[in-house]
Amino acid sequence: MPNTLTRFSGTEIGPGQTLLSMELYNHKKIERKWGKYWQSKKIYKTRDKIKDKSNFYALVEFPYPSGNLHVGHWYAFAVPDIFVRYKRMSGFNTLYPVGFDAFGLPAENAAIKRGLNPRKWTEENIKYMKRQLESMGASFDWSREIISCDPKYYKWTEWLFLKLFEKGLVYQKQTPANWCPSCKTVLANEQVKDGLCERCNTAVEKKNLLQWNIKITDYAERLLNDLEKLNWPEPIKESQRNWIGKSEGAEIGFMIYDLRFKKEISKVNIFTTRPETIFGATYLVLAPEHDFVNQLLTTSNQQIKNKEEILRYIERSKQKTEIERTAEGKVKSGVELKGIKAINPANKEEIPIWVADYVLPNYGTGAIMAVPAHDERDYEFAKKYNLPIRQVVAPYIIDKHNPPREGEKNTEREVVHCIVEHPTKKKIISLKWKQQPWHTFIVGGVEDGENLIEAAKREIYEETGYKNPEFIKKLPFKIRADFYAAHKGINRAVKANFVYFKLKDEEKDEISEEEKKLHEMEWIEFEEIENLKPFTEIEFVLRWLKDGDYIYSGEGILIDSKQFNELPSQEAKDKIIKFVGGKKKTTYKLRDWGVSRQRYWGCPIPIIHCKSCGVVPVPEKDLPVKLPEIKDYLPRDDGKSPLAKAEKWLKVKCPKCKGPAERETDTLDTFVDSSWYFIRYTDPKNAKKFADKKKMANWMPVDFYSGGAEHTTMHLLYSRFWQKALFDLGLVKDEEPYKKRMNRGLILGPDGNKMSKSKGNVIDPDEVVHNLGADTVRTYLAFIGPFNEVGSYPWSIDGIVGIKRFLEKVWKLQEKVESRKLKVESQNTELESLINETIKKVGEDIESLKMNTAVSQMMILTNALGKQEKIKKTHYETLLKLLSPFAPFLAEELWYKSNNKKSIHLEKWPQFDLKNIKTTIRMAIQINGKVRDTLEVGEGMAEESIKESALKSDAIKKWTEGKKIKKIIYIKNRVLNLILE
Ligand code: ANZ
Ligand code: ZN
Repeated sequence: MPNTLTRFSGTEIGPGQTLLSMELYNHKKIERKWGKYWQSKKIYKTRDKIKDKSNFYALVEFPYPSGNLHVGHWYAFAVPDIFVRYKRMSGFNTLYPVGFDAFGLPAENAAIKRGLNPRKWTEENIKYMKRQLESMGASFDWSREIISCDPKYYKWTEWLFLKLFEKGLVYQKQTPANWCPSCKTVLANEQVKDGLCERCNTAVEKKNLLQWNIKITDYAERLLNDLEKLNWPEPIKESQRNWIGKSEGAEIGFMIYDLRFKKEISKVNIFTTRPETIFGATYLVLAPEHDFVNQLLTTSNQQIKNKEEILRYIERSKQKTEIERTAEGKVKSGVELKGIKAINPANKEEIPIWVADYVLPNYGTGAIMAVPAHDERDYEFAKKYNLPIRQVVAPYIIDKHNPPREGEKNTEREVVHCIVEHPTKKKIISLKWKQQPWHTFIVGGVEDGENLIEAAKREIYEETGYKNPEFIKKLPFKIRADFYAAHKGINRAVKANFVYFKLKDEEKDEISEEEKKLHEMEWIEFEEIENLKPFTEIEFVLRWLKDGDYIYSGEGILIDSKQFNELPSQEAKDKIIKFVGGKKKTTYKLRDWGVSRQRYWGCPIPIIHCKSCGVVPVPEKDLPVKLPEIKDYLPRDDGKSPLAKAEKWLKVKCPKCKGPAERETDTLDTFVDSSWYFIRYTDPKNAKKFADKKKMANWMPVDFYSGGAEHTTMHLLYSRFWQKALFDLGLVKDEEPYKKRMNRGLILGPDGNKMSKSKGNVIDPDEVVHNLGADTVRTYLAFIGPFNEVGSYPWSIDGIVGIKRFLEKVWKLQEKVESRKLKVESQNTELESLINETIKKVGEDIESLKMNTAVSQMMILTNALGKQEKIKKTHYETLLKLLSPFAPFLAEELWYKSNNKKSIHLEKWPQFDLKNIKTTIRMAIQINGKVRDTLEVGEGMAEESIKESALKSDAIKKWTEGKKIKKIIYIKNRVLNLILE
């Protein structure tokens, strides 16, 4: 940012104004002074309990010590601080703690790139950021600060990890990690850019390493169900639900058949959510990583004829990310396993087996039955490789206008609808029926022995005489439609096909007299198709004509499924699972949480590996396992963490057998550190426990948790899981950690784009604070829009200058405030009302995080006060109190100047008096439910007084005279309805 803002610093003096007696608003001086004073008086130090006050725990995500506070940090901490200060003044004992999420990759990268010690680097950053945070005037209780890389903290991270380990929630497993073959190192996901190593641009591979995992999947169902109980915004809950991704389906075994030896050699289990479609399963797909594929390729017998091709394919797919493999629209690829087939257990058909990477190894069983007629991905694949597509579920439609009649015979029939386009014009043929109110395509039954196209051509010829229709395409599924066929007096159960033709020319013959009697032909526009009737299948046809090719993936009625034909698909599920000997199975998308990092700068995993005892947890008395000081932070080229190079630290005695053993060298994912930090704030200094139960109970669960939308799934799910696991261990009393969660929005650069160095649109808060003051920045961020996840607000220079002006106006009011000697006499009811209204609105707005409208309301009040000759001291001080959460420094300064002796931040939030609020609304007055008059009444006015005024109105008197009122229906602020006898 160029220094253009400097011109706005200091107080501007308007024309003709002299400010001899009054000091200028000098934000620098004020902010420095009060910042220091609050620190020294520790006014934000939070006691665990205060008599007669309820506790309120407001949490913001603790920052990563990147070394520099950006505007996003300000938004994240300063705006919730307004809420916190309001809560505190409203009588809550409010905890607003802060700390640092201090482990992680950037520190280590700085160490590698610039030869800095990650601990020192982190400590220095923290020091710097603390100063910046203090400049913000946030009311953090710094005495509770926690730093996740402090051994006093991570001792308990280790301890809790071991509790989970003892409970069987932690296990080791060969897990693929990102591996750069050129740097010979494991990469974090953040270090992989477009599949390439961030450092050297080599294509990243997957390398299997033995890694630690936490069984979050054991909690999938609870994490899902307990969302119901939470007072969280629905979109956040929905993202978590999708992330957990519950699917109910079945596992079904398919026998594998060796073509050469003509025998079954194995069985593969597939997972499906649509078992009822099994008659349409025309091939089987295995993930490239599937064990059976591996087996086939490594055994010596020659079942598979194209091993080389398959190996090549597997290598290629290793380079793709999961998203590249599965995303819609990505071209699917695969290779057939030649030499073996699978047997479809439903119809005993031999079907081909493919290896394709659109099937993922770690979902379901890593194998699927492909039903191309009903699954988009399978369909795409089948078309590409020419595999059979067989429809087994038909959309089921009952004609609303013409439903089948009870007692009439149900006759089945296969029909074909022909959509016939004009040879040159964009028009199609429709038939107008003479005896029925119908308007249809050319339509008719398919006779025995006739295929669809033949039948369609015959119908076109019979009904229109056109001789040369050319087949274009066919809707890839049939639709089952039931209706009463009035012209024949029977119920019809029709399987409808749709075929599209274009006439080559207009050559035609005369049609029969019989046909002529039935209907006449018309050319209609495409837009008119939706008006055809009776024609309930229209939605499918319109979509087909508009979007082109698509398949039916919904529910319906079974066809081509032997004894299961005619069953609704839902009903058929269980029956078919039983028929093919499958078993029901619920699957989740959620995976276990891989917590191993082959990194130095993380919490050590407190495990010792012993040749004879295996995996041995470090005994509690030896915790914490401290990170050793090392010189070389580069990972080893076997993929191991740099800790593996710290020989002295590495070699230990086995705690069990005292034999030689080695420490685990992986460190923990930083999401582990942040899965319990909010608990530690309740008892941050405890050296004997991770937190005392009583102290936890003072604050947990968190009342309000504000953070970034990027943490909706990972951090929020991990910490919810962690809390549940601790709950099951009897270590905490609540099953959920956060009562309420809010995601904040985004502050964009002045150009409306995301702030980024490369775009040159980054606002440096330090500079703005220097020029305009923290109070201005805080109030500006509050003013910019409601504090919620949908907001994304561009930074506006004019906007922030406007806020500065507003604060200057407040500053100038001090001149007019009554002195003790000179009391302001007159009772200005208008102003009295505005004051009360403002108290009400500012409080309510802060409570609902609409800080922006709270600021506007204070602007209105400030202007009104500015217009007074003299300002009553109570009015002035009320404004200061309302403003104090937003502009804490300014409010404090003016408060003391107004002869107060204790901090404004220890004051009570002002009370409003509804009686004094003259907001009016128009209320409808009804007689027997009909509006006969409207009245201007005070908001929240009592029913009695409204009734009184209503009965005095002439418009109402006209109706009520001489009548008795039987009943009064009153809806607050809306309607008064008088029911007369
Ligand atoms: C047959 C079928 C027919 C399927 C049909 C769908 C529609 P959700 O709902 O997301 O859980 N599937 C199973 N395991 C898979 C894997 N490892 N990788 C990729 N796809 C896999 O998806 C479940 C469906 O996704 C399963 O049901 C399976 O395809 C596929 F008309 O089986 B289905
Ligand atoms: Zn041992």
